[in-house]
Amino acid sequence: MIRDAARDFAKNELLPGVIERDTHQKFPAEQIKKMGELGFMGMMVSPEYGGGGMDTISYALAMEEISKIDASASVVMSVNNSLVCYGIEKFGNDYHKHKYLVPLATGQKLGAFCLSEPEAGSDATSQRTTAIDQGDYYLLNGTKNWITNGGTADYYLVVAQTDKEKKHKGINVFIVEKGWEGFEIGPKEDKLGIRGSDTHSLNFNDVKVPKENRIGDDGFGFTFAMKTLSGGRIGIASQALGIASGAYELARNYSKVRKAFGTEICNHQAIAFKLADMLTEIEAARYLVWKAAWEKDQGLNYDISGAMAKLKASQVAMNVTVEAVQIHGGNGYVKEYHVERLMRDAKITQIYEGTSEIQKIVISRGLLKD
Ligand code: COS
Repeated sequence: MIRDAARDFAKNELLPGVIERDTHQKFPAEQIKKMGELGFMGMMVSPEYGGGGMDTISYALAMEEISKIDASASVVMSVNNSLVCYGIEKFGNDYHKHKYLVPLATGQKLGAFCLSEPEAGSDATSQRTTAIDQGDYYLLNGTKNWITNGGTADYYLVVAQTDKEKKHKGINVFIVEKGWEGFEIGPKEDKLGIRGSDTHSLNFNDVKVPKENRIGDDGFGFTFAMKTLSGGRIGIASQALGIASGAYELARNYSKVRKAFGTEICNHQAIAFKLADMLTEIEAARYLVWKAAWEKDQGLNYDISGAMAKLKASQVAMNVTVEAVQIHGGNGYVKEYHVERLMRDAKITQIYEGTSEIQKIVISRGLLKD
């Protein structure tokens, strides 16, 4: 039912205008508002805080369907659900949940997750942004880069170094509101893909952050980031899976109508075998995504399975979209046929929320543990 609802929404509300939004880097504001009304922005949040109370499998299914059509909309959904809402619900206190989680889960407000910096992307412990304890508030200074929902969010989870001496144990995470004095939004990034999503750098110049906006005990920020990203990676893996399956479906349909050498091109083994490889790889990725989602739902550790799902699904998204363009030939290279956009969108899934190389670090360290 959830999959059908997401599929219908994507077809009816996201497909019209998706090419134009991509071309002009237009944020899908109206569509995101509707997604909030339909419950897609806080799917896994408890109903007590305005969420859908659903499991991770349901979330993965919805993410796949939305991503088949519009990966720019699905990254907005993914960040809000699996990084921001999850982080606040799991680790925040009652004040955080009532003040911030409820409007985020109901889609009235939008969230952003701010970990990356000009010199701290993969090397996440090297935070240069500082938050200095001033008694009843922290003074926040620094720059964050490549922040999804950077210009459109209302609430920002900002990771910062509070005590340099303590390295990663001296990192904290804060909820920062748009509009606070000294908080500036930098120019929008002009991206290769997911061009409808809104990506900015952010500058914090002596921003006063109330003490009560710190999440968790002092020094919890790095663990917060790692734990939240583990679930975020299931969201991005589902996005990658959706991009791949969307491209596959387009290629399959096209191959059944396009004729060459006197027959539909699917009757040529060169094309049919490509489709067979594409679907086999997609199915393999899908089971990894579902396994990670299931492990999360069972309360098991999903650090490794989430990393595996993201590593595999993003690779599949890249390979499948390239092949989908190839099957479309010249038509694949023009915007009207959608597959070139999916190919551009696929690339980011190998980069954000931990590059493929970072996923291999997580997986290899896990498998070598006794
Ligand atoms: N859950 C809880 N704690 C975790 C964790 C996890 N999944 N992964 C690491 N930690 C803890 C470690 O246990 C360690 O704490 P202790 O010293 O108390 O044991 C601490 O975090 C630091 O871990 P580690 O020593 O492994 O740090 P490294 O600098 O080697 O980096 C990686 C670890 C590479 C895994 C981490 O920096 C990472 O995930 N980087 C990518 C970040 C990312 O996804 N960036 C994209 C930005 S969001 S778009």
